[in-house]
Amino acid sequence: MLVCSFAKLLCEIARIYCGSAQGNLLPNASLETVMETIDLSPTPASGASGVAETAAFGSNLDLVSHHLCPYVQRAVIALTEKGVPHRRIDVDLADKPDWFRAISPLGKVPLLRVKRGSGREAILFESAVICEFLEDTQPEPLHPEDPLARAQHRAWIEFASATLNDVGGFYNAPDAAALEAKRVRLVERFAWLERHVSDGPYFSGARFSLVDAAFGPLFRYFDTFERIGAFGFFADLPRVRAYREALSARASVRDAVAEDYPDRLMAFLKKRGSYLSDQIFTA
Ligand SMILES: N[C@@H](CCC(=O)N[C@@H](CS)C(=O)NCC(=O)O)C(=O)O
Repeated sequence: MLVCSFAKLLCEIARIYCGSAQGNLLPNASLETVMETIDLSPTPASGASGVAETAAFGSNLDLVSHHLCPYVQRAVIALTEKGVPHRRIDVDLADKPDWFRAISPLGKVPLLRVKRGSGREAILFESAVICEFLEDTQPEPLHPEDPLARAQHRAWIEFASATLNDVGGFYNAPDAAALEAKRVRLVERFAWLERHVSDGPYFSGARFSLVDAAFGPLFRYFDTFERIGAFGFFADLPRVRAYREALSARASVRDAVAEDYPDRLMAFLKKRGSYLSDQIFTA
């Protein structure tokens, strides 16, 4: 069990935000209110800390975040769609605070801090786990009821994660040939999506789902890529184009990042020292 000795350190280092269920980001004054007692041990499978405590979940959730992270956005979108109040705490991943290293087993965001009814706290890591936990404990289901459809949705969320890795490969490509190879790879990925996405507006029809929460942040990168050059990612993919448009119009997707996100992402891309970075300087 890690005790609140991290709180003071947090106060000095972390940038804290309070996020409403609508995803607004507001500066927050005190870290002591965030970190009291953190328990990394698993919740017992039965007993008082089980189902009864989940009733309290919702008003005591802190999402440890990064302002650009697409995996964080998945959790934010799920929280927003479910109308769950939460606080958002941004960390600098280029200079990870000690308190963050101490509670993040993989050194990654997002983390969800869950305050249990007993006053003890648990830390969840991995966006998929966080979203599934919200699915298990909060209203407004974002997974289909049918087990097969649910499994397929989970698979497409994995697909979105693999595509995010290709996005990273694209913006980190060292030269023109590597960039083109990654561009082609991404077009191939989206061609798969073209064959599986519904008639719209969302991945499986009228109902917004966790798959949509995964693809919304992925598509957001392309708004910035298109400011840099004409890469033709979606030229022959009308269904994906329509899907992308529907997701960008969804309030929970739109508001999962701050208003200046496009400029922040552009600044991040400029600093990569990649072939794409050079295109920004010469644009
Ligand atoms: N599989 C993880 C991926 C999360 C992830 O890669 N987060 C990135 C930021 S988007 C991170 O924290 N990276 C650590 C680092 O940059 O050191 C999840 O789904 O939560």
